[in-house]
Amino acid sequence: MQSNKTLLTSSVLIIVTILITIFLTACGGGSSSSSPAATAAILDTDGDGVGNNIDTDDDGDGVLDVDDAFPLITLGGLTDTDGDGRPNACDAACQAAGMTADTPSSAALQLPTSLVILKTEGE
Ligand SMILES: [Ca+2]
Ligand SMILES: [Ca+2]
Ligand SMILES: [Ca+2]
Repeated sequence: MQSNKTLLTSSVLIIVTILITIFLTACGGGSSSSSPAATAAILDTDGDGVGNNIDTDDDGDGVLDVDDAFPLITLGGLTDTDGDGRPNACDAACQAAGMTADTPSSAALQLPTSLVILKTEGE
C-alpha cells in the first residue's frame, strides 16, 4: 500500500509530464515548421506555393526582399532600372498600391561605377 507521500509525488510527476507535453506541442514540438507554406496561416503573397517566411522574393517581381523597397508590392511590369524595387515612374495603379517612384537623387546614386571613374579621371 502506497503512502500519501508516494501518491503525492506520483501525481506531481504526472502533472509535470502533462505540462511539458503541452509546452512542447505549443512550441512546435520539433515538427518541420520550416516546410514551404506548412500551414494556411503562413502568408504567400505571390501565390507561388512558397510561404513568405522562407520566400526570398515575397511579391515575385524579381527583386529579392533584401533589396526590395516594397517587398510585398510587385512592380507589376513597371521599369526599375536600378533594381531596388522602386519603379522609375509610378503610375496611378502603382501609387494606389502604396508605392512611390524613384527620386532623382536616389537614381543618381545608382550611376554605373564606370561613369563615375571617367568623370574623376577627367579632372
Ligand atoms: Ca511566395
Ligand atoms: Ca520582390
Ligand atoms: Ca528603382
